[in-house]
Amino acid sequence: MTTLTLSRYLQQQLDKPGVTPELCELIRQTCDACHRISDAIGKGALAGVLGHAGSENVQGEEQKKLDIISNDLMIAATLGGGCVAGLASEEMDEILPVPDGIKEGRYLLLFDPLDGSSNIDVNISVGTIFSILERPEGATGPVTEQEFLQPGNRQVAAGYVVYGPSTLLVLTLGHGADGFTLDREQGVFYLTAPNLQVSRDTKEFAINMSNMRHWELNMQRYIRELLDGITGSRDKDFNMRWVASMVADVHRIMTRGGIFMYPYDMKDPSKPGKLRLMYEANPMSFIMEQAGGAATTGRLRILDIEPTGLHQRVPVVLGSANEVERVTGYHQES
Ligand code: P6P
Repeated sequence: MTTLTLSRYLQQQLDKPGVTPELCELIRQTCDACHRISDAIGKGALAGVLGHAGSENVQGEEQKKLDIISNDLMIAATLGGGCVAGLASEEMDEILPVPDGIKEGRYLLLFDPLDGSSNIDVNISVGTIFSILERPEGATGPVTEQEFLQPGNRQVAAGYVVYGPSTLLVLTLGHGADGFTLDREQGVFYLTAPNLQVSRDTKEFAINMSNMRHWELNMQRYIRELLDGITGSRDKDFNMRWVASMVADVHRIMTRGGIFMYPYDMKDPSKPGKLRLMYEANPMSFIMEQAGGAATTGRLRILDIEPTGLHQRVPVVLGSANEVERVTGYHQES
């Protein structure tokens, strides 16, 4: 099977609006880091990379050794690569501007280097999520945090890599969403799932049910209808999946449809949701919409949110468009 390598695929994208050689080079660098992350994860206990790092991230969450390793690999592959003005990561409190003396590029790379890392020590799929913005028009000199705080509809590219039985990349440059598989021996991503399309309807939902009593009543209503299936108001029965690794849950939805929800819950009113806008919700929403899916907070289109903080959290409802529209409709009713 003669399949397209990621490099050849990117060359073919150059005739599309907004796609530049610098953007393609940044994507190549990012995916090279993901290949190295895949190798580090694959070694597991044999490389002494499992377990806690003994530190906390800006979220106050315990960092795993592989969180730090993955973050370092993303920095090593991109910060000096001439394509970015700076980086932002779930694992770093502040942005990381390109140091003096290093060529500054026009792009801003934001990422969660290892999402779902609580699953690492139990050998469940985890992933890397990345989002690419351009510096605002006319911005020069050392990049500022404010430059990163752009709505998701300003992204020029986004992707995720899921480290599962295979290492898979799903990528969008704003002209559809395409899937790639890593040939681990060669270290090359090959196009294996072009033009991904998410079905508008589904029989499968993903949510952490243990939070049910903390949800708003309209979310409880929606989930109860799914659980009631044909014995209630819906015309079909539903199935549930929850990997507790966003990349794995989203990839299942990209592949066979579904709706993923991490809704607003009253467990901690200071946190309007668990997932982070800039490097989880925005890139996943961009990819989902490019594949014909939808993504809202339950009320607002995620990609239209004006960010107020680099690590802000938002409620997330994304996946098969007809189900996302139903959930959003219930929220808007109240
Ligand atoms: P819970 C992983 O920690 C993560 O950020 C997402 O990848 C995942 O969807 C969610 O949290 C799981 O949260 O509360 O079910 O452990």
